[in-house]
Amino acid sequence: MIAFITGATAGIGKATAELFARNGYHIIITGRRKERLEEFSAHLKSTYNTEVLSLNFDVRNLKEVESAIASIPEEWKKINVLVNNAGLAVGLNNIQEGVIDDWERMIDTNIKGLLYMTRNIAPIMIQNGYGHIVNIGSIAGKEVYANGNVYCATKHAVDALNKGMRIDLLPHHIKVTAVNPGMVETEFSIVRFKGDDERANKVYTGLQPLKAEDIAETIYWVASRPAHVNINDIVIMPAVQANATTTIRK
Ligand code: NDP
Ligand code: 8X3
Repeated sequence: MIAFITGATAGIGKATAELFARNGYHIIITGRRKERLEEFSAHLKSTYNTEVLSLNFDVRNLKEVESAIASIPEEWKKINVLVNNAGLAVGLNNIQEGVIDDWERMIDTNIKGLLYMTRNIAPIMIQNGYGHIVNIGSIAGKEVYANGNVYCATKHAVDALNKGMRIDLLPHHIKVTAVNPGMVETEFSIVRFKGDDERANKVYTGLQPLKAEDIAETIYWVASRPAHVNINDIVIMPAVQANATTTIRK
């Protein structure tokens, strides 16, 4: 069994790759940080005695996506699960003061990157006659909160694409699922606040957020349902978070 996980150098993607490896999958991992990919690949191979293919590219760059997927050896094309996880929030500004470059990064990664990946992997799955695409959305794809404008829009787009992919890929026996987390403590807030650790830490102060491993377990669970079962959509929150903006803090 082969699982292909984008954005596996940190957070949810890394925890997901680890869990699939622990469960005997061969793993394709991707990300922009080559050194991290190499270290993680060596860790997975030595810990789980599994095979790992590591592909170093930026999901925003169509040419890089195409050549990375074209480079996959034939025996690695029997992909059972694609986890479209690579993504980010950048900035938290109202719309009138929004930073255009932040908007482009989010749109290019969360929407266009996910589309480039899907456009290149879905035909391989169709050829194989099976497959499962797990799209990582967010509570931000179900709700909109103050200053979340463009990030929320990108995750609403993931929600729509998840539904559209499921319809289009149905005749090809390819399952499509969205996993939509609430607050998960990863590098997400450090990226959102551009390296401002203090601001990032405040997001998680006084409450117990989800861990990347909680989401990995959910992704593994949806991917390991019996052949006749598909989970369309799942929202998973910390017990202390009711919705995007309502939390209990100590
Ligand atoms: P992290 O910042 O910890 O990890 C993000 C991963 O995405 C990294 O491996 C990063 O790798 C990769 N990535 C980002 N941009 C690109 C790119 N252009 N090309 C290739 N890879 C890229 O964040 P999370 O693990 O939290 O985020 C994973 C997903 O979960 C995202 O889609 C996020 O929107 C979603 N999510 C997160 C939540 C949270 O609270 N943390 C809640 C809901 C959803 P590298 O930098 O090496 O390229
Ligand atoms: C990440 C969760 O609430 O910061 O997608 O948008 S939130």
